[in-house]
Amino acid sequence: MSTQNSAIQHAALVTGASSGIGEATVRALSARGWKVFAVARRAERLAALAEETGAISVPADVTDDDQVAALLATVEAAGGINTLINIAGGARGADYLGEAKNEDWDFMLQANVMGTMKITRAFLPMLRAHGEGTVLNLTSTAGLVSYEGGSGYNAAKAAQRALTQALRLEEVVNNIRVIEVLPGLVQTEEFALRRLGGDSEKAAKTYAGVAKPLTAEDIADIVSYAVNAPHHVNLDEIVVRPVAQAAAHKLIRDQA
Ligand code: 8X3
Repeated sequence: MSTQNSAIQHAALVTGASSGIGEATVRALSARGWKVFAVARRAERLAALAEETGAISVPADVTDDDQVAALLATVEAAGGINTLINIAGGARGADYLGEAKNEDWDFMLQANVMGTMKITRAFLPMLRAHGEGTVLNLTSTAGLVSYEGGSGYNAAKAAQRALTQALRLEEVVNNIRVIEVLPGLVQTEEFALRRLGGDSEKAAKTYAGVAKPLTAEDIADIVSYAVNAPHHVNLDEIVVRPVAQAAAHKLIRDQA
């Protein structure tokens, strides 16, 4: 097995880095001394994060082939990575399937599934060449159990989970570790807002009365733990929910 780039020990590319779990992950890894390439479409937010953390900001849309190719070239020129963390994604719309909107489904399948595939495909040769590569995909408990109004997101996350499992089988011969983190209810600045078309009142209701939803920092800590574990340790599936969410359909809310 080639160890051509084995001098890189702690260098990660994090997608979805402009907010929420991606942004928190950039902070968590930077604080632990990692070299981090922070990737998202929104250049201004990335620049502020880079300024704060020392991460390298690389604005790009992970669903765009040309931008992914340019991103790969930039990262190669800057020394490469051994860890790819796919966090870009998200939900759009909460319609029942009978009212599903093509544009919502297109967004979710592109962002969660095609984006993960395209960026992983592009970076696999670099991870293989390193000799001890890691891919971490952030999916969701929404990929495990479907719920009313979730069909598009459920389908996208189940598909992203399926490709993660195939990738683990395919790349084990290249000593690439594939980790899947599946969060339940996480309260972030934008997730519910985007899902609910920017309606902040509806978005707030997602978390209303839940004593302690998970935070982006909770998930970033887990991501950081998983990628900092020795490379032979594969936390291959990590399901994480707030205590108040005993299952997808068992979420305890205060009545007050
Ligand atoms: C988001 C989790 O509970 O909205 O990935 O399906 S949930």
